[in-house]
Amino acid sequence: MAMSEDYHLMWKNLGLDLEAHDALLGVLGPAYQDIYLAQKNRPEGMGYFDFVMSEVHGLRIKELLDEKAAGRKIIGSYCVFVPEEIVLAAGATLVGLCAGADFATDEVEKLLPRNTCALIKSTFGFKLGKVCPYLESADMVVGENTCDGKKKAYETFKGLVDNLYVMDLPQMKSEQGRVLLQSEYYRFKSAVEELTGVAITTDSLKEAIKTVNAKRAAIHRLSVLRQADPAPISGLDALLANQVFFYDNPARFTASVEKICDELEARVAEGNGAFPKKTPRILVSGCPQAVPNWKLPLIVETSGAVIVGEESCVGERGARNLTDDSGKTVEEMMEAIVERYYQVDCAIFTPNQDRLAHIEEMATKYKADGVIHYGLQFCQPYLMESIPVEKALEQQNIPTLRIETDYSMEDMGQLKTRIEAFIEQLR
Ligand code: BJ8
Repeated sequence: MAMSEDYHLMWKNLGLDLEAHDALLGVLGPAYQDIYLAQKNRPEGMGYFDFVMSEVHGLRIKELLDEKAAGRKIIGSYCVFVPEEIVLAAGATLVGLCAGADFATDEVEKLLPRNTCALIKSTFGFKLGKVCPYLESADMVVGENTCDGKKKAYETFKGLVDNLYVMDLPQMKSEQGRVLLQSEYYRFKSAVEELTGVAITTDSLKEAIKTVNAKRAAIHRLSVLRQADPAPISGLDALLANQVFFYDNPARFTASVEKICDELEARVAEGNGAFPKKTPRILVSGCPQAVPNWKLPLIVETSGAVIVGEESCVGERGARNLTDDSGKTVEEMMEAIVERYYQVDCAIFTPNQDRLAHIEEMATKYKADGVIHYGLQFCQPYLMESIPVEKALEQQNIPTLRIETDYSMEDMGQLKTRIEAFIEQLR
């Protein structure tokens, strides 16, 4: 990925390890070329996302640093439970910090057990290796008590970053759980207001809700277009849009997604797909796939199938449901925010019936021929849920394949064999 400018000075000032960072970009660039640019019949609108990715550590970081220079604060997060509405309303910017690549593994394993999921290890690796300009730009980093892995890892992470804020989250969808979520959102609101020195008002909160709703509505429009056969966009490209959702300027992201949707609508009308009609259709369900984790869609879409949906936080679980913006007071709108986020059906909740219902609903809507449950190794919440999910789906004659993997490329061959066999069975 050739960047338009030399950003080395900017990265140096952020405290990045330039050599390690160059090495990371040196791997990422060719990988993007081989995985993304090598695809056939891509929508033209993907040019925007290719540009964003080529500048993901360049121009976007420069924009964030310009915002900081103008007095705006940057807040980083690892979970879709951190409400962007509150951040925007206080005049700050939210960026996703989840990482999808192994880095500095030897260093990481001095601080975390080896049997920790790749997502958490990657978070530590990007910090210890000093290769994440987003993390280094953040004025506040928000952790959350979700799975035990993250919850305990943040205790150690606190020693690595000087601005970690930990949000507590409920484990049950009960009245008490909802009260906890509400009080945590108020506590977060105060912390953000204190960080920015900006008090959230009715107007600023309303506008923030509208901005975030627009972004979610746009990505939802893109999802719905994938219901067509042939699917107008590959799963790789759709995943990329869902990943960029967490980094980009919200208004620009919304406009770019709407533009690509116009193009996809025309494609659907013409019957023009990323793959031929009747290509086996896969719904992916499970753990989030953070940039640059493109392993699963790469294997699936080079094995004769197309991915038509992601039941994932980088996907529909994270983006479904808008926030009611009709409230007349800050309190009413805070209530609407609690209501919206309370519906996120992460596997950390017990019981978590809604998720199964959503997987079934998505499989039907997106006309999936089969479901692949994507579990990261050592991720107890999703791996535990994958077994009842598989059973329930198979009872409904929806073929399901459970995979358990990490960020390494070592199991590529083995996964490809299993996935090819699964796809064969769907034909
Ligand atoms: S709301 S899915 S973004 S917590 S993969 S770190 S669960 S051991 S990421 Fe998530 Fe929020 Fe839930 Fe969504 Fe733990 Fe599993 Fe690792 Fe995970």
